[in-house]
Amino acid sequence: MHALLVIDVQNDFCPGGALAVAGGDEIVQPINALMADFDAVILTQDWHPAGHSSFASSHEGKAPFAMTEMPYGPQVLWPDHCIQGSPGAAFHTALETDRADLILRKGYNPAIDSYSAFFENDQTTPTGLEGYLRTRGIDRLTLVGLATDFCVNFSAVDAARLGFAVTVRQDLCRAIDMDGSLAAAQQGMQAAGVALR
Ligand code: VGL
Ligand code: ZN
Repeated sequence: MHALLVIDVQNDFCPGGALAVAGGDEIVQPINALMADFDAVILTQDWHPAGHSSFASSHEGKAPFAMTEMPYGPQVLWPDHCIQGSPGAAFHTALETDRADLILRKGYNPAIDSYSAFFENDQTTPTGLEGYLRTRGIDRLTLVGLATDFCVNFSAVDAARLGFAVTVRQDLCRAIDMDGSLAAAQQGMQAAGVALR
């Protein structure tokens, strides 16, 4: 069983959004067109409470895109984004959400960010997605969405480590690419055994 995992195609990651990824909206229609080729379609949704610890605004004197130390390790501080129930947290209006079997929300824990669809950024707290996939007999994953170097990257590496056969369609992803993060992500995904297409 082969699932399409669509990562964070939300307004705040598209042009005009709070954490806009260049060209983020260009991938929406081709992702819709791809959905019919899979046994299952799963969408993830970045879903933060107001005042989330990953927001620069929650750390006095810190600007967006600066680094900080969290109890679980280094963390990029982001502009406020994908606040639960806000228009920015909604999926891009053209994304065919009706095709999804599962919508998985992540990043709801105020103290821990969650780039990956499998584990929060402490790399131990599970989201439950692994169990969902295994109990449905899904062993192959193709990942698309936003952003290549953060949530797609962390999700793909975790999935490969968990033993899923993972492909990332880079043509259907767009990157934030800060300080060489895209090249580092590509190297990390390749090292983890992710097929980059
Ligand atoms: C993401 C930064 C913060 C992503 C989410 O979806 O890649 N990046 N939250
Ligand atoms: Zn986020």
